[in-house]
Amino acid sequence: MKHWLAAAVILAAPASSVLGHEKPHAGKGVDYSKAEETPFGRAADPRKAKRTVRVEMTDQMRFHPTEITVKRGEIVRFVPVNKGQVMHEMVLGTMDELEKHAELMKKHPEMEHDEPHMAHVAPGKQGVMGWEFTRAGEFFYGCLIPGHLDAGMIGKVTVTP
Ligand SMILES: [Cu+2]
Repeated sequence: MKHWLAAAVILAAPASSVLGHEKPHAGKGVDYSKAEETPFGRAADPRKAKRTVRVEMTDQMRFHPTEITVKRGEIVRFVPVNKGQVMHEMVLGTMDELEKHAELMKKHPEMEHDEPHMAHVAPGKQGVMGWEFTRAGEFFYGCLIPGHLDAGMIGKVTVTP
């Protein structure tokens, strides 16, 4: 089993109530020229992407695909599609950040957050998120609805130099 998946599974805890964030993903009206650089890249205009990656989210707590490889500097237009009956979200980040954020979500399930590196998607809907991978390395996308990350709802982005 791969290290990153093992890390997610070891944390296994009972799934708590599924309280989604009903706020639609922003994205519009974002000034991408002011996008903040993060350890895993920065927000980018999805219209500038040359590549679209459709990511399905299921109530089996899985993303499909589970691994994506991109080149450094590439802008990707992610289209997370919720194939399930409950709320899911796709949040980009480092493993450390996703785990910390997931813990916070367990303590404050009513917490609302909406940033360019995350998309909350209601059942049957899809979202869109543009992201420029400015650094090489291994990054992740997880669903931070309480219990989902622990159940294995995580995927990996490998950014090649
Ligand atoms: Cu989920």
